[in-house]
Amino acid sequence: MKKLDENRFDLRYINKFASLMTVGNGYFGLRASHEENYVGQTRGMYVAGIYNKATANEPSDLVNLPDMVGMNIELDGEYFSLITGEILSYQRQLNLENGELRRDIVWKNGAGSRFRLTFQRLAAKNDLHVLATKLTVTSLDKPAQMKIVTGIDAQQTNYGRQHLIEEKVRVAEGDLLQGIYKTTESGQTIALAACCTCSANGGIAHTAKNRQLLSAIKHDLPADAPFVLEKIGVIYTSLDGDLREQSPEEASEAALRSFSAAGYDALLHESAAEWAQFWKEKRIKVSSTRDFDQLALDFSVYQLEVMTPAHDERFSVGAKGLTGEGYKGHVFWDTEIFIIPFHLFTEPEKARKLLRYRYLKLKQALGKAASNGYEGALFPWESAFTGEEETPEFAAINIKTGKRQKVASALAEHHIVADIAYTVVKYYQNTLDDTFMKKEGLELLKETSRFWISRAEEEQGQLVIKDVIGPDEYTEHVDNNAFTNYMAWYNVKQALFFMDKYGDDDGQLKNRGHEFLKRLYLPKANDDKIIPQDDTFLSKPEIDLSRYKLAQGSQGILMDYSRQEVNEMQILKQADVVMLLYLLPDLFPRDILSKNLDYYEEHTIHDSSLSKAIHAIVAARAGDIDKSYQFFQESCLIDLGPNPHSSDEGLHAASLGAIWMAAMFGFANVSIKNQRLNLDPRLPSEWSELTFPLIFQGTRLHIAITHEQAVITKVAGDDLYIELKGNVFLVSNIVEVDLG
Ligand code: IFM
Repeated sequence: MKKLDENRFDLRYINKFASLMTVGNGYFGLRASHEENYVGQTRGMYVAGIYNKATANEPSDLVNLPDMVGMNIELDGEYFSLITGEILSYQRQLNLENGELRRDIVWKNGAGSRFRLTFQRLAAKNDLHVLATKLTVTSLDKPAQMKIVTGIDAQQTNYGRQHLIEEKVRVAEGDLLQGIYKTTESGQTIALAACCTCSANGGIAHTAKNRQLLSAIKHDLPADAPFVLEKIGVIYTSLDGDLREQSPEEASEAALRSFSAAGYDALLHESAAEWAQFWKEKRIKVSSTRDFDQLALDFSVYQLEVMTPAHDERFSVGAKGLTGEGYKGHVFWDTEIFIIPFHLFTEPEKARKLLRYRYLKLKQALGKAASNGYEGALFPWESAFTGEEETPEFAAINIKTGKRQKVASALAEHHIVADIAYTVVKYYQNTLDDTFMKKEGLELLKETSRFWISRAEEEQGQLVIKDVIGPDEYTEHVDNNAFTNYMAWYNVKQALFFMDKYGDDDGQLKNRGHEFLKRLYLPKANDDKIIPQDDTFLSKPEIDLSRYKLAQGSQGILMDYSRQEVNEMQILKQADVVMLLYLLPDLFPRDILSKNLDYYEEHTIHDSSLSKAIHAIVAARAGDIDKSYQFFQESCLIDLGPNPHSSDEGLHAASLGAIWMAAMFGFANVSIKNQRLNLDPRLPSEWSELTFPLIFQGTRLHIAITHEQAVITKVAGDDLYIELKGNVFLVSNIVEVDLG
């Protein structure tokens, strides 16, 4: 498997690579900031579920925890830094195969002495609390004096907002550093412990000052003899479900002792074994003329794994996973529509847990609906630990006017309600999990339906849904957004279906639901076969967007036009009608797909990272594989491309999910039709083979697709009927189908 490489040190990319090379395990994520300090470098370590409000009126932040990997290294009286001296060689690699980050450097200091330094780190996959690091230093020319200062540094903030009270720091038994911190508002305890073990040691001293608990290690390096420092750390919090009656403080001390005795190499070995199993079960493989395609897919799957807190259903996935502080670590529709699909088709249990997150927050969603004058459940546009609405009231200041711009999403981006319901249905179709569906699933479907029924209003003899924001956030406060109306319709339809299936006797809801389905206005395609995005969109003026498209992702249009002006033109930030065509393919014939794709793409800047891969899927389904492949390639560049600042505040979690989706739901064209797994594959000419594992209705399959053939192998589970290119096959062992 290819590794993600950084071949040279470039300060401009420091935060991008810190996000890209995050190590993590779903419990915590650690940005790949360098051990040594650089101005402008954002360090970051985040534990899923640990949020806090810096002040009462602000939304919660995913807390940036004290740093455990920073180091000051002095070599012959000179600080090791890549902006002084000379870099003779530099190589950093995130090994996607085993989850290890490694940096190899040969550095010459100002006095001309050369040193080889190797830094390694990992977030253990087999024990979620463990962070292990190893440093190897060799003086290549002559004996040298070395001093390393490292420890637990609680000076970290979320861009200046401090969330932690330092409750206690201590050094136990001469070598174990421990810091206990409490979040100021949410009241969570975080216990961090770390211990350094050296291959040789000329003395160690500890200090605690200014929120830094530090060990200073001195050693005289002989020439050409490597010095090894292992620093093993553990992280526990009061939210941990595996504390077994210990406090985080007690648990961290006990765990640290046993893990630091094991040592770095043993921890790497055990963690790597879990990763090997993971890749065996989840890797999607492509034989492509472009190696980058495989790297992008591996990278996406790696990140989807490390961002997902599968250990605890009280948490979900933030828009940046655990790689940065962008969007304050909040949970959006990204999880249901872009991230859950990967889990659903590879480990449905994780999808169930992520849906349980919403179920556990149902009370708050009912509360939000009620306080806005609606019935049922109105889920927050942005959510964190409590399930309350977390969308900031204002966006960044407009520096020309000095005024803050209101964020309308919490008030109007209501499609999230239907997106959650949609994924509940997909979960059931994939798993046939009646236990979940009868209880959590049905309740979610009923309460979300109740919301839509109360949200719709009567106008000229039909029901309409007014004043919403669809997925395209450049078009606000519109009536009858096609995406929203169709998804609401699907939401209610499915609720009625499952109410019937499970004999639910809420007659009043059923009657209201049937009435809603009958009377809800669903925008139909016009004579040009274009589905209007909303009541007014198609009548708005158009402008040439080519120059904004060239700088897509930057929201450059907002430099030239106010939000209000953008709102009054045919300008899309991201897929909207195209998103609808992707999610509800059965409702729209192929010519509608291609016509709308062409029309809306021309008007879409793709300023959102959620856009490109969805276009790739719809283009593939519309039969335009070349266009689809181009969208796919472009979506792979959102985080991995050359823009030095694309991912400074964290990776685009939804986009990573969407890259996987583009291969699966676009080129392999996997879907669920009539309760059956359906495939209608067509590979781009650059690909000769696509293979992937997949779980459907409890049966584990392996699927291999070439231009000529599809081979479906049952790996485990019951025989399964699948549909391929319109024909039904029973998979009881191996099915080979000609695609010619
Ligand atoms: O959920 C998305 C939204 O669709 C576009 N803006 C960014 C959000 C978080 O990724």
